[in-house]
Amino acid sequence: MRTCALIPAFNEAPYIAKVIAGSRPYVEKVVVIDDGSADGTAEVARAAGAICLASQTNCGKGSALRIGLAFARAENFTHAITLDGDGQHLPEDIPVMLRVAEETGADLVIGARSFDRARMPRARYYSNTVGSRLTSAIVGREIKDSQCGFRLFRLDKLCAIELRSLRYEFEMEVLIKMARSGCTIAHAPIRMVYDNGQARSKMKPVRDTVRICLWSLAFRFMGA
Ligand SMILES: Nc1nc2c(ncn2[C@@H]2O[C@H](COP(=O)(O)OP(=O)(O)OP(=O)(O)O)[C@@H](O)[C@H]2O)c(=O)[nH]1
Ligand SMILES: [Mg+2]
Repeated sequence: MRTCALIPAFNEAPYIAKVIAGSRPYVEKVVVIDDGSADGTAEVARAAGAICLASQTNCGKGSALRIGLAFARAENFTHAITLDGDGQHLPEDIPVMLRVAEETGADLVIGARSFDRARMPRARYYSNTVGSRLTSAIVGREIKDSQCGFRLFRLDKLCAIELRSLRYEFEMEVLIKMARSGCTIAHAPIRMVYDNGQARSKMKPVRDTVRICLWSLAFRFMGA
């Protein structure tokens, strides 16, 4: 396995260096994709030892991840781990993701949080548990954590699939299309941080949830 980390980051300057430093021991390269941050995220990322693919115009998390995946493939990596730049995913959980990939040979390893009602904001608890059940029905496989962006991909399998997501619908597009093309999926237990004073979510709850739902239907039933 030749593995790189791909970190989409939009205005995450206060948090990104720690995520990069935490990830570097486990992967060959750390790649940050920054599209239009105004707070110096790209400079902080480079100083922390990451390759930073930076552009001026903000295009969304899905666009950033697609750029990162194309880069990883061009650099001949076999696997890519995606994780958030705001500190919500712990790089210390990368080894468990790698171990599950080695043991199972899965094309996609999904980081699965244990949904603990006491440790998760109420709205997130319900959107994640209900969302994961609906997703399992749509995808036709058990998906324990449909919205988690902490994932490990086999690049030859993923890059053979055409992806088009711009924003947060990326996670669903990948699940639906990888499952449809017969890819194997495994889960690895990960932790999730909600209370370390990390950056505020960039999600707009109503707009982005509606986007995710509509695009999921289009990916699943309309061949988008
Ligand atoms: N490059 C880039 N990264 C983005 C963009 N939007 C979000 N991200 C990054 O994607 C990661 C996850 O974004 P969040 O907005 O925290 O979304 P989330 O973690 O799924 O949602 P919460 O649970 O509400 O925090 C963070 O590292 C963000 O900086 C974007 O437009 N461009
Ligand atoms: Mg977040």
